[in-house]
Amino acid sequence: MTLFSPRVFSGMQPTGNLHLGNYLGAMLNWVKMQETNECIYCVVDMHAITLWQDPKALRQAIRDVTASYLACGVDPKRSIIFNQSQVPEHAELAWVFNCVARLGWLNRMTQFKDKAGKDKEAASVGLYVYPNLMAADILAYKATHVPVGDDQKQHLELARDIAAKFNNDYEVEFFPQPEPMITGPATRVMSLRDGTKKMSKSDPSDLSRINLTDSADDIAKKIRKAKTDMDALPSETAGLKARPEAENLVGIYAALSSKTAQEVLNEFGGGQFSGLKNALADLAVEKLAPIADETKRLQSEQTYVDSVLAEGAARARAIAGPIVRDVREIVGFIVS
Ligand code: AQP
Repeated sequence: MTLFSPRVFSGMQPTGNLHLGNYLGAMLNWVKMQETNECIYCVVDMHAITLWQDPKALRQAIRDVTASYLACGVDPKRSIIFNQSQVPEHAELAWVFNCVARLGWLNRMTQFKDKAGKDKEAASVGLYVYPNLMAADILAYKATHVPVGDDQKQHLELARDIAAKFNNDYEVEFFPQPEPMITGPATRVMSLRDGTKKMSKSDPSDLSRINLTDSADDIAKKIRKAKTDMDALPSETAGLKARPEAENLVGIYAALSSKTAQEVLNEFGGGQFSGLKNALADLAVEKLAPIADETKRLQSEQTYVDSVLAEGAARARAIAGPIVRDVREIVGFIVS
């Protein structure tokens, strides 16, 4: 069996401001992993246009998301930071994978069903083949580890299937089986307005999420306004079952304080939500307000942010270029 050197790849979409779910589900892991691994972190702008984006807002969001990466501690000297559209190998490999993946596999993808909504006929073809592009993002670098939130598990399984089928169809040991690393302190952060829905950039209600650019006042306000039920907090984690809002707030507090949910309930169990909310508001402000300040500072440094992306794209291409060239050879194209 071929051994692949460890390499980390992950990305986020510039479809709005990053939020607490992105931070706890993926970003904290990204920052930690760069201490011991070669890491490639992408702003996946080609994924973003699978749903229509205003061009001016998209360009701004690419820079803003990059600023958030940097503000959270992704280090451009250690890790490669770039935006996907500046490295054409992603699109090229995605086309090959469109011809490897099977319709039946894509038909099972729950994110497409969620995002396309009721009128699937009106969804873009890009939204449908989004998982093939994601597989190309990862495999263009032969990445072996992919730190993501829980919602990306199914797409990662598809990327593994595509890698295996490519290797099998062409009788090569070319692509690794990328491992999902769903190990953030909170792998599925839920909306503050509805504990059954994932916290998401595209939720129309800004009160549903804590953005990484929110002011201290906004963070505190959103937590105080978070939906809750009428009962007191339970003393045991078993009592959080069927109480999604309570489970979410306890989970967020646990993640931000590096405690277990049971430790949080030892402190707040039996009390009303207001006690937990007040403590959570203070904690979230302490952890997130410095990130917001640094993001804002970097947002005014456009030349610097653009230079990080340009340099990152050149470094990314230096890796993806030869890998995709080999793919052309393997599938039988003429390579000049
Ligand atoms: N609520 C969440 N809890 C934990 N992890 C999350 N992630 C996203 N939401 C949560 C993780 O963040 C990374 C980047 O996600 P993305 O930008 O690629 O898009 P997404 O998963 O579709 O996130 P959003 O916020 O819901 O964006 P929109 O609204 O544009 O679709 C991924 O690792 C994801 O797992």
